[in-house]
Amino acid sequence: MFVSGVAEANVQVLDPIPPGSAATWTYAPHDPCVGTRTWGEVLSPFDGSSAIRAFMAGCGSTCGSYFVSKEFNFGSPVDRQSAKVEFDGDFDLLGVISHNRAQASFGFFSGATDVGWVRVGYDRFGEALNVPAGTRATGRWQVGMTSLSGDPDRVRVILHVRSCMGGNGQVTVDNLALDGGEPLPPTTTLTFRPGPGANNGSDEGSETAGKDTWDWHTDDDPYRATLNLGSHSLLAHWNSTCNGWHARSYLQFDVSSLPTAADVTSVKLKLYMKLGGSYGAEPPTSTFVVQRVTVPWNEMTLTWNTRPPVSPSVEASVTLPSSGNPGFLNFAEIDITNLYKSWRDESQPNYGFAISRSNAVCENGNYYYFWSSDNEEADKRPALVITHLAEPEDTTAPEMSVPNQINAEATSGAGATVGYVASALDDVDGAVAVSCEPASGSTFPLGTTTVTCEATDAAGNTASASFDVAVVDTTPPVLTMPGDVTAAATGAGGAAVSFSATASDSVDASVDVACVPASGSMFPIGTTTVSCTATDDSGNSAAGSFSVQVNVTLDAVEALIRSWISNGGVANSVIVKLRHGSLGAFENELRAISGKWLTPAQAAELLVLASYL
Ligand SMILES: [Ca+2]
Ligand SMILES: [Ca+2]
Ligand SMILES: [Ca+2]
Repeated sequence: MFVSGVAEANVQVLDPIPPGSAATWTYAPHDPCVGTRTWGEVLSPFDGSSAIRAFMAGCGSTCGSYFVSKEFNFGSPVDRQSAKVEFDGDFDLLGVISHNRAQASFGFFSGATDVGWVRVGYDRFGEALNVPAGTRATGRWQVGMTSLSGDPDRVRVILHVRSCMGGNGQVTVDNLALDGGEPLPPTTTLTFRPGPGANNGSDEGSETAGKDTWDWHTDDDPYRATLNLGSHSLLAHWNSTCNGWHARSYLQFDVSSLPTAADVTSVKLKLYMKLGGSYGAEPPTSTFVVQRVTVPWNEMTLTWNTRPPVSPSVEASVTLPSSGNPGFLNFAEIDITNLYKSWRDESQPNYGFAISRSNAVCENGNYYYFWSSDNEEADKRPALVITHLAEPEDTTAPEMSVPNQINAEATSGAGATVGYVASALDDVDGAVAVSCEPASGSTFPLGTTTVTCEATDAAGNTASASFDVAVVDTTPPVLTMPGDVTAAATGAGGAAVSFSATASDSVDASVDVACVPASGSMFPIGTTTVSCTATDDSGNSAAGSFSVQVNVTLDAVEALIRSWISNGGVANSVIVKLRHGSLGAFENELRAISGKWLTPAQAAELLVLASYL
């Protein structure tokens, strides 16, 4: 949008022309008409107005020109999609006749280099905003350019009046506003040559692979029309009116992997050219036209007689010079942007194209040659120079993929060895390496450990993700129990019995074992079941049991009798009753000595013991 006097994005109202003398302007009269009325004069209000004005009064049969110019800052130097200038213009060509002219030119500059010009009011050559001679046009004007590469940083306005044969004119420009448009996206250029393959004649190519050849016809030798030239190092061109010498080139590039139509801004076919003549003459300046080939072809079988048909419409053309110097070598460029785009958006099949000379003259062996893809000078083979938008900047981090929580059983006091898979996929780079801490295969301690993973794409975007590894002990200890125990009663209360029950655990270094009754307890006469339990630090328990059998034996009771009765004769008598008498006789004997050799309690205990025998 142009907004005069209001600053908006990309819009600048240029500096008003400052008050002052004409010395602030660059002006350059040309071809002075000596002795005539002032021309090229800086007219009032030129010295105090915001307008630029150029005036030319005709001066008879001699032509004269008058320029004034001034530059305006364009703002930041950057390639632009477009730039437009709007201004109040007055193109007064009432006095201009014939090829006289009055114009305003707007040049966009980068440093000392102009990157493009637009003109207004050019009376002769049908410029876009034409003001015909003999008319006057006044109003608000708008002129612009597209694709201003080269970082234009300023605009130069030049007003020009040229007059011959008594014409005169005047042009005034005022109230300039500038629309800098959007910046041009960055572009990259790649060069693509026919291929794949060695391009040494052995590469027959396919329908889509790169290839090139030429055909040949002469009136004097029909054999030439049967020749295949697919492995020739040059592509020759003739188009003679007098002897039937004709030759065309056929080229096809495999563009299937190249930038898409939407991304391409320019495609130029680049051919290395030699011109000359076998008879010492050179061809005239010639126009070469590019036409689609409409059917598949084989570079190793194509001849003049079997040449494929081409579409009648001319897709591109270029006029190549006659250098005045046979043997002239140079690169020629043909803009085939539209042809390329039609292949890439598949609006047309890509059977390649033919190049031929459209102008015909009578010539004797004069030629243009282009280097073919079979030429040993690889850097001079046919190429497409493709300018396309740069790859969009990669600002997206890779997509991480990590496990959910991993639960693992501890295998030792150190924990467990845990392996896992973490991956990352990037929108640009594809699979990207992932680094995690702790690494897969590490030993994770009992408890929960957080694993943190990171992946960085080629553009430096980093993604991270984490997950937990929980190492647990759900395995109970292993309980080691004694076998069943037999003990002799040491009194009527039984016997104190000690035993050892132990436990080991895969994780915990030591595990306590609790037994009921405990080791060392008094076990009554008879059989008692001991129950043991071992519990590890994670609360897993194992249980087991064994029996303790306490028996009463004659020897044990006899030993007890001897320990209690100090008199050997008395003890022997009691023992005889025990061993050989009845329980009644034993009881009578005990009763007889109770209170003398035994306490009544000892006597009672011996009687209980004897009852088990
Ligand atoms: Ca070839
Ligand atoms: Ca990325
Ligand atoms: Ca355990």
